[in-house]
Amino acid sequence: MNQIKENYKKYGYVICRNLIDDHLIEDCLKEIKNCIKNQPLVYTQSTHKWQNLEVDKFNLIKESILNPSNLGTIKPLSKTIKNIIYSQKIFDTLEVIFGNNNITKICSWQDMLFDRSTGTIPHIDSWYLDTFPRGNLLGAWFALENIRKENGSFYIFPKTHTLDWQETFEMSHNEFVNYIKKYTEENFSQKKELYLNKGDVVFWNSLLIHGSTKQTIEGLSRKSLTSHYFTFPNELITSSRKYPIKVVRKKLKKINQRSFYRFYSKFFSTSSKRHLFGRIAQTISNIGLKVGPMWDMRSKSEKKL
Ligand SMILES: O=C(O)CCC(=O)C(=O)O
Repeated sequence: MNQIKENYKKYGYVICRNLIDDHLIEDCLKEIKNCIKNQPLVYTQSTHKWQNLEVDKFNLIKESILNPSNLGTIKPLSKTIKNIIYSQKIFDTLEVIFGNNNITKICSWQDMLFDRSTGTIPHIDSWYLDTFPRGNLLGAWFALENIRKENGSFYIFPKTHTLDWQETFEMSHNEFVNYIKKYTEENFSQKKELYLNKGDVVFWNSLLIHGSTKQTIEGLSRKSLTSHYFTFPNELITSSRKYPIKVVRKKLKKINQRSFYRFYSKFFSTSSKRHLFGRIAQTISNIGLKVGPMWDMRSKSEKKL
């Protein structure tokens, strides 16, 4: 266990093999299949809009789903995702990495489900969401199947969490994207693609550059989940606002007896109210009105994301 913490600290990431029990993953895969069949209303991470789940010509979900653990329109799938991201082994590993024996609350903030790789651009999470002071938010990437180069893989740039990113937090989104792009092109030899097996999990620091490659063989899936975690008490920051400890406390909801909590930051994209909104939107779309894809739920300041 000490090695896990040391590697995380030194390289900014650590891979933990075989951390998720097979039956939990199988339950989740079964529910993904059901969703593909039923095409429920979801909120996608790439478009930031409600839309009926869309599949490509290979029957793979096109876009990543934002906060699937918390969507009232896909409850059976949500439940299987919660069983994975809030499992005992994840709690124990996070406790080691966060390095505090007296943690009373491990909180999650934003999760995503991918059926295929969308080729996520290189970035650091801290520009979008982090603790304040920065660097105490941790991402976790869960492989739901064996993933190789052909599937499109998650990659990281080791040790970049030790660089000074301060000036990027003053930049516009475009400037930030170009800055990281330039860095990754100039340091291409350091890029490390991670080929994970079903059940493996990689944990990375919010200041580490990461992203994902596109599949090299069309039609190959890349079933994976991500979730981000922090410990309470901590202040939080996004590109558009800060959450003082008092506000964070108010927005935490207990998930299970393992002292996992969920941080509900936004009304439409993460709060329980969105279940109701999703149902209303689905009813409207069922009667033939075009809804969802036309509505961008982000506030003006967030639309730059
Ligand atoms: O899986 C991916 O394509 C990228 C995930 C990611 O960048 C994140 O969760 O921060």
